[in-house]
Amino acid sequence: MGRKQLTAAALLGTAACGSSGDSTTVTDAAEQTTAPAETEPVETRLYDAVPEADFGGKTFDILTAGNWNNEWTEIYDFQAEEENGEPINDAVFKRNLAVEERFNVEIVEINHMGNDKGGTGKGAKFIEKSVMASDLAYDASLMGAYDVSTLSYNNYLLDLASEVPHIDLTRPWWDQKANSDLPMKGRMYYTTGDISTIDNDCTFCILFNKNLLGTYDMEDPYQLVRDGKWTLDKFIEMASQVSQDMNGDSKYDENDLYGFCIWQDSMMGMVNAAGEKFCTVNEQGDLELTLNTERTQNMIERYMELAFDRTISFSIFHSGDLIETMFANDQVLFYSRYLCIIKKYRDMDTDFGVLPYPKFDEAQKEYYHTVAPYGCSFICVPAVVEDVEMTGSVLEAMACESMYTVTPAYYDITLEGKQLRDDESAEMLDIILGSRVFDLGQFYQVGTLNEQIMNLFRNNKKEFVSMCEKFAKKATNDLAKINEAFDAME
Ligand SMILES: [Ca+2]
Ligand SMILES: [Ca+2]
Repeated sequence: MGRKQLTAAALLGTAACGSSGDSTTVTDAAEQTTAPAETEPVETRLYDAVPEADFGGKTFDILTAGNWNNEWTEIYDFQAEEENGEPINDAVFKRNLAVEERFNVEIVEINHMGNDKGGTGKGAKFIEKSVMASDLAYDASLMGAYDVSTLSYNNYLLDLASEVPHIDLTRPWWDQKANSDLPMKGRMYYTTGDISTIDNDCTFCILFNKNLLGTYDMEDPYQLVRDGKWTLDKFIEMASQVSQDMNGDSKYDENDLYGFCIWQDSMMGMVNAAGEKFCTVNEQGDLELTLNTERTQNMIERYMELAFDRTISFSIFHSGDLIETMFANDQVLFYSRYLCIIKKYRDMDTDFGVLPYPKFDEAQKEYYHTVAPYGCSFICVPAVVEDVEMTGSVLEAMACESMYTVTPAYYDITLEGKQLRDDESAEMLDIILGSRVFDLGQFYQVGTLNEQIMNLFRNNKKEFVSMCEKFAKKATNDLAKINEAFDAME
């Protein structure tokens, strides 16, 4: 976590400074007053180990593609024309400039964000065509999860761990949870980290309305989180207290008051929140189906009881479009979404906070958060690039620099001003971003189970087990194909 490291670094700097000030070994008073080490924090930032190089003014072309378009996300991970006072833009600008000057390159983003809507594979086509033609069009890419998945087992990408020099995935600017969740047969074809913020914004969370919490005199959810007592049962208990037919017309619609409003993806989020996954890599290194466990059944069944109650939960059955307005309008206590939504509440008058997804029960040690497969894009390198030395050098240097520019800016814009208005939200953000799950079963869309679990919700059906059984054969066939493809690449 970039922010934690920065905090630790700042503390270390202060401590070092203080102890040297107290030191009795300093004998020369004149030297003491002029030595910058006495007044400035000790240098504690980390540096990458990329050797210095001059790439002769070449352009570093990075292809961006994914389901979400820039207008929705407001994320420009590699593009910043000039400093304009917007924190992430300015961080990207500074980071790019530092890397460009260091290696004598020009970073150019080729933007196709929003182009592979619905997992149509359009984003992947750019790389497939480029690799087949060896036209050296892209030096790297930030590619949508569905597309980067198929690219990886169809041999269109380099292994970031072994085939791209200078990238060191063990360094803190690369996502360490990704290192444990994403490798197939020991190879890492795509990852994320401080270099991008789209993965942050794709991380699931639950917003809550502080006014309503006060009105109903409820327990402090932050304290529940800290005490490990933020569980599904507690969540249901609190949400169920808030329900009112506000206009007295005996109908529940957008004019009324609710404990919860639901984004359909939360069906996937609840599986991961219980510490379970759609698919898991087994001891042989194969991806296997693990969705239909007793624990997941239990989690999903309890969740559906809440989610399907029209007097407590506002959802797609009422209207797909009104949730955001209603939350801003103090009509909803809890709202399940992902961190990107926080930006949409810049102008909301009411205070709100952010919470982790609930645990299965108090015995579960950690909270877990889905990284949305639909919206997230990952760093990858096409199988054929102009200069793999340049690709590795620039990516590693950008990732490192991002830890000190982009990540702090992300915390600033997500937490400051009219958005999340308290220190506790920062603490929650640390928990949420530090407990992410990258579920390969979701990324590879195994057995179309992502859609099927959401279809239960969309179609008002609670038969989770029979859905799993119905699609098990398709899932098994998909997995055989994926596992064979990875085997064939060894
Ligand atoms: Ca990130
Ligand atoms: Ca009503």
